[in-house]
Amino acid sequence: MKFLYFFLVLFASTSLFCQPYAGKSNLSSPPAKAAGCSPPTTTTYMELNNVRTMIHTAGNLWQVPNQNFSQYEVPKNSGVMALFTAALWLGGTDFNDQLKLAALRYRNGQDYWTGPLSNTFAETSYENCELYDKHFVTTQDLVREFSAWFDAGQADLSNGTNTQATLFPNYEVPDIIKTWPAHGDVSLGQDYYLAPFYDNNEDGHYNWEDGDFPFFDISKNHT
Ligand SMILES: [Ca+2]
Repeated sequence: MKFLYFFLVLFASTSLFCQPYAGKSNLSSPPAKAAGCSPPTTTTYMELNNVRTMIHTAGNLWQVPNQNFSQYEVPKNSGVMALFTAALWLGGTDFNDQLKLAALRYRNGQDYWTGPLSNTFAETSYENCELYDKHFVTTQDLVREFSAWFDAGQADLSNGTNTQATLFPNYEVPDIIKTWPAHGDVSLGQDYYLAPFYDNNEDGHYNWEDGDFPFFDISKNHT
């Protein structure tokens, strides 16, 4: 009798607390997300030290989209792929302690969109997602060269010398320094400060012509 009683309690408990199977039809119409943005599509190769690897703005890494091939080559030009696939997993709790998680597995589903959100309602738009569907790639070497070029020009202005043209013949400021996404569009509610930068003239605004550059602590004494 005790066994029967236990069974009935167990059955009642499972009936009360288990979520009924809702069928697959609900899975085909997930709640709308990301303001109608198209999934990010940009792919970029990163080449650092002796590694060449493929990254995607959609959040998955290494794997060639829709193929069972990877691009995480070590050493470069060897044809040896050290890793097959990976993806960004970011989680945290919101104001109500509800867990939020963005996680991809083999690019199943779509958890990541590109671009900043508005500060008040965390909104975005199709146009904003498209605008930021890219990787902003820079290197410390690139920034060091730009900083040295700029400082040479400033020294020339003070001293009446011509060292910039002598030391940096044919130098052109890289587009990534000119177009660094330091600031959001405040008219859309975005934060004014996005990607970190070194503010050479300390006016609070990113302008490469003032010697500002994507942030690297190249002199090891910037804050
Ligand atoms: Ca500045």
